[in-house]
Amino acid sequence: MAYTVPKLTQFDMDSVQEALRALHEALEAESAAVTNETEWKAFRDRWMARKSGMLSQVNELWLRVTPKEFKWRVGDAANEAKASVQREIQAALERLQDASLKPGASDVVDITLPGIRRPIGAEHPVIRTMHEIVGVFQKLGYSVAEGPVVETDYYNFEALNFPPDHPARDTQDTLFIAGQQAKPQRERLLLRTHTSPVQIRTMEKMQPPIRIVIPGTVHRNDPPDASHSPMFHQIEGLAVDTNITFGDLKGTLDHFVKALFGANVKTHFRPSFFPFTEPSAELYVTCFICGGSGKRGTDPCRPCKQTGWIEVLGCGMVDPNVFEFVKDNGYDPRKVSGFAFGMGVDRLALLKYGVDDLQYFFQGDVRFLQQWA
Ligand code: 2U9
Repeated sequence: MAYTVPKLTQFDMDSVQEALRALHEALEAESAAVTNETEWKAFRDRWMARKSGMLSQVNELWLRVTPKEFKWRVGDAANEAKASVQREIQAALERLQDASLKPGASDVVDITLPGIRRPIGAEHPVIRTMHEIVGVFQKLGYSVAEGPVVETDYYNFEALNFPPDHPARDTQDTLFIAGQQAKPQRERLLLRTHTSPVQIRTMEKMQPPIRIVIPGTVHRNDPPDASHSPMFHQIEGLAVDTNITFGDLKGTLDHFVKALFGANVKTHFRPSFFPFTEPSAELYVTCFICGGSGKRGTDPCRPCKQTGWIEVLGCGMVDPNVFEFVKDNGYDPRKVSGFAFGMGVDRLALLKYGVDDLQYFFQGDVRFLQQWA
């Protein structure tokens, strides 16, 4: 007796899962029974036909009859059924084609059969933003440096002028690798909280002058929400040479934001503090969503919290104390100076693409990601 979609009467997890299991069983059995093109077309139409297809039955007999409070559960089941049907129809077709290509199989390749569409995918919006930012600096002659995600306390904190009891060191911000207590503090392993340790490793390997940008993933002990994620992406930059000034920093970053957000954005630097830079600043640009008015039509502009300015990154002149850790490799703070900056890439991608929840970037939901396909 051929499978028919039963009308759902129970909406608890087991009943829905059971209905889905029975559908999958019938689908796989019928798919396996397809031996030629006619049967394939019949199979496809039986499951996909808009009017009486099985999937339309699922909408009728499952979704439409489901009480509101269970819609999410049955909705998921219906989506899974749809994805499985599409997959099985494709699989049956490929089996037919492969069969038709086997020696001895009827040497008639049926060119009327539709081709195999292989979705090629696209760059993730965060990675696309990262490449765009790195591209601006590569055009300025910067090279790209990378380094380990599992770092030591020395490279992630000590060499970056974080005093021993600096709050960022303790567990509520940093994810430490377990079982490290026996080791001296500076050798303890952790998940890097910024890409700054790569700058230290690079200065240990390369003599000045250097100009590098460091893209990468970083980890913080933050619960995931609309603007936080325990893993996110950063890009930091460092330029060290003889008599690099704050003016060079301002000019370089002004060029960067105009390249990324448009030539008409204006910048302003607000004093700030970071353990590894002195003086330090936060860079703000005129809000590229409301143009700086703080208003979108009559509504308040949320991305810039109606201020008309958006914070893009932190920056500053490299603190001479940091050079102390690499002075044997030519970084004598009396001879060289440098500037550095750091930005959260995911946050910039949210602003750039008008996405209001960071979690969308990490859920792998193709319906969301295919917007960038
Ligand atoms: C060395 C010397 C200086 C890197 C810098 C920042 C300012 C900064 C934050 C941006 C958003 C981290 O992702 S975020 O939360 N970073 O504001 N980072 S200066 O300064 C360095 C790095 C290395 C040797």
